[in-house]
Amino acid sequence: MAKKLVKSRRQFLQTTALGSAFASFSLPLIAAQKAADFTANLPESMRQAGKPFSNYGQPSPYEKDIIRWIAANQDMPGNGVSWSPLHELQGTITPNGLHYERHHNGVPDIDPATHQLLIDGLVEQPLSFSIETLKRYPQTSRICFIECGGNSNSGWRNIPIQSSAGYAHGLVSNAEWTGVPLSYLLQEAGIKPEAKWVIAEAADGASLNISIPIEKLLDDAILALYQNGERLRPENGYPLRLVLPGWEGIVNVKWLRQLRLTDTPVMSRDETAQYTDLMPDGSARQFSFIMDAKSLITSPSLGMHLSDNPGIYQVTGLAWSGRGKITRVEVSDDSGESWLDAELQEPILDKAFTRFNLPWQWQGQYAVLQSRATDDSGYVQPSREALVANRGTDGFFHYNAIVSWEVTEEGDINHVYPF
Ligand SMILES: Nc1nc2c(c(=O)[nH]1)N[C@H]1C(S)=C(S)[C@@H](COP(=O)(O)O)O[C@H]1N2
Ligand SMILES: [Mo]
Repeated sequence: MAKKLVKSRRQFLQTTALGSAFASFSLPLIAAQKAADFTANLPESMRQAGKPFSNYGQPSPYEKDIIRWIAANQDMPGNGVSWSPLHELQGTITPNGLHYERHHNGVPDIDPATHQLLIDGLVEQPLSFSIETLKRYPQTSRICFIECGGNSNSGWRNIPIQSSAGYAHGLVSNAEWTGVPLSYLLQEAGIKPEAKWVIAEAADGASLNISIPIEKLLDDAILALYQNGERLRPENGYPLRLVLPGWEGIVNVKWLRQLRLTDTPVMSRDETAQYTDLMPDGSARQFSFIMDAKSLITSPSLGMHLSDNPGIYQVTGLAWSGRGKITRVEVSDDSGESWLDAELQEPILDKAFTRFNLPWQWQGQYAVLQSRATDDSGYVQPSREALVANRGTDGFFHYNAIVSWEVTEEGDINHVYPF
């Protein structure tokens, strides 16, 4: 406790020096409703017997508006995305029902009793595994994010899109994945020396296939059976998916049915026509697997309104990096003129969401709130200006620039490009 006070005090002093509005924690300043008539009217719920038990719990009906926002492709049934409502969530774990979705061909209905995984190609001995067999191998758990390479792609547009934080940047979610380390199975099959790539193939509609360098699969790939403690949700790959921590969504193949070891990539649609980056010189960048560091203020953010109650607000958000751990998140309220370090909430995990927090004084002044993440490789999240200078404006994938929320004097929040 004493330690915390000292820390807050230092932040307060730093705040004064910068003349900025970031405040120390001083809870009594946050106006709460007076409790004078607390006992006068006991709530209705205390005078009734509650509802009975349920076999599988659901969120409160009062939370019915906390949903994934769906953008389905009208011309191609089963193709589209649904965004995770990051602006409505707290902590770092995405509940299974709100994990973002990206399907190229809808969600297949797969019976785990008959599903098989085949490992073949450049192996000593092709092997096939049922789900029951896989469950007999030692399993490991890993909390990590999965992010679509197309997440935040509206950032490439010339005009800032006015969508909520999650509905512009929520093609990323963070879960605890549990399953069998893939290295066990590859070693059991026996890797031939020529094998450099693995073509992962799925059991959905157009049997999505994608090439993955074998080193990554031997390093930390998981054949996931469980998601946040329960079996995978159908939309996230039931009964079996590949999880490649820190690597872009497309290589995290859902409904996995085959891994074929080869000496060259297969050059499939999703690694040539899609998920590549057109660069300013006209060349295309391919196989940009690692997701660069990124951060996002989830509150206050677009769609929220501040003016009813000026005073202290908690600036909070998420940061993550495909290269490793988040080491620092800085927050600015003046379009990046000055920055203060936010508190990083424990646990700070490798290739996983890290939550940051910083108390902020808002007394009706105009402000532009931004967050900037740094990871343990030393990589610093770029400004939009810097990203565009490096990558041009013809890109579509892999957008990770700083996001700016303008707070008006009325307390409305808009998305802006400050430069
Ligand atoms: N079989 C299969 N795997 C797939 C996809 C798919 O459409 N089919 N989409 C990929 C893409 S582009 C992403 S971003 C992630 C999305 O995973 P999620 O739906 O569990 O969030 O899965 C990847 N794996
Ligand atoms: Mo994706």
